[in-house]
Amino acid sequence: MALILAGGRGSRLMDLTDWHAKPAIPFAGKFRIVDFALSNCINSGIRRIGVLTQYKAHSLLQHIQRGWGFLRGEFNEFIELLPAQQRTEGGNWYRGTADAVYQNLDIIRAHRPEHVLILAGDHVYKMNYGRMLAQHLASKADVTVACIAVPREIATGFGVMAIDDENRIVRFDEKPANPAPMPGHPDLALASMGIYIFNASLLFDLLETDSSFAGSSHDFGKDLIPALIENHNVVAHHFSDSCVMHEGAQEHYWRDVGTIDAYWEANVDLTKVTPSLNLYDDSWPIWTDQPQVPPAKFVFDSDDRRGMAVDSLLAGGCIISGAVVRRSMLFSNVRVNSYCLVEDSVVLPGCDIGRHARLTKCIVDQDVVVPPGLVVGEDPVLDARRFYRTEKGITLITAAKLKAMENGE
Ligand code: ADQ
Ligand code: ADP
Repeated sequence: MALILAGGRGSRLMDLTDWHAKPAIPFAGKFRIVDFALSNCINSGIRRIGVLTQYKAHSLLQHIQRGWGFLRGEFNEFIELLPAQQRTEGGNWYRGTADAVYQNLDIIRAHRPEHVLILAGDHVYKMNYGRMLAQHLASKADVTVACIAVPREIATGFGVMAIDDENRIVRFDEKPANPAPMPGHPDLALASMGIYIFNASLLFDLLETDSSFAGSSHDFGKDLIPALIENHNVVAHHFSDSCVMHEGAQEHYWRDVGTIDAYWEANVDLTKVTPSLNLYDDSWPIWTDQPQVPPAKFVFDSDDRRGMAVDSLLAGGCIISGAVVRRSMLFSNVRVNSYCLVEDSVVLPGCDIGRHARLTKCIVDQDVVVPPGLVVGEDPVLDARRFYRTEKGITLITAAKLKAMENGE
């Protein structure tokens, strides 16, 4: 059985997560972030899935209900939604990732799983969890933790491990200030991907103990995994052994699109001629719920100006009328009106970009009506005063900021 943790706030995505949990944020034109973990499960043959939600879960629950209802209960397949509902004594919301699982222990137990695969709902990657499970069994592990080498300077945001020759984890530091380098690679650290396989009975025992331990923050990375390594067989699984192959090449792609810059970059990367993530691979399809809308449309406007998009991905329902779109990702139902220029931008579903607007290096939040003539991306000081602008120069355009601008604030 797989459990997808999908309750975190994702606060580094700023206003994008004001109304939606991070796993529900749209990604790559027509998907939502959680579709990757869910599709990986299905493609790996794991069809008993629980999704644990808490923060701003409405759109996430709606997405899963609408798009992921095809599993067959008759064959013991399911996707079960497990929102925080204070089911345990003490009446707490989910206090941490381990507590989220603990509060649903009776439901999970009733499915009688032998192994529990724990995943985060907010990473973009393609992975065959079956290979990780095979290694878990072959190594007679109690717990297996998936890992990937990351640059040391970003490893402070991860669980960092040291392993022996047999991949046994001998040390695990959650978010260390000074991450230990990998032997022979001073610039890299071995990071936990937050993906765990537990033998179910061990997991149940651990969670029972952890739940009443006052000193615990009830988090897998902070509390459970570090406490296990001394007396248990905790093994590292290398992502390179289970990432999906395409045309003979490994797709070694795993992203936490948890910041505005990372979110922008991962979307815009897909507009390149050969992106790092292949979405055209029919051996590993990514499933989603999508609106039933007509195909994207490109029109000459009444002044005979050509509507066009190049080096871009456009979802259904878009209309580009007498405007130019370059190196951009346009989600469903985006309208770009005459005389507009949209470059190096990510435009979320339902936006309407008014005539003569020029947007460069922007993310436009869902359903935003961009007023005619707005120019963003040409004057950094002005952009930073009006909107949230990252140090790397990405501007996030939201309805609230546009309203404040209109009111002269
Ligand atoms: P973090 O990145 O800090 O570290 P965390 O905030 O624990 O991740 O969230 C993990 C997952 O659980 C996310 O999908 C999040 O949405 C979800 N989640 C968080 N709080 C939740 C709650 N109360 N209820 C339900 N779901 C919740 C973790 C590990 C690190 C590892 C990184 C890899 O602790 O060791 O390196 O993930 O990204
Ligand atoms: P959405 O806005 O996406 O529909 P919300 O996060 O607003 O979802 O959830 C609906 C209601 O559930 C909110 O009014 C809030 O009071 C309550 N709620 C959800 N999670 C929590 C929590 N962790 N603590 C307290 N209240 C919560």
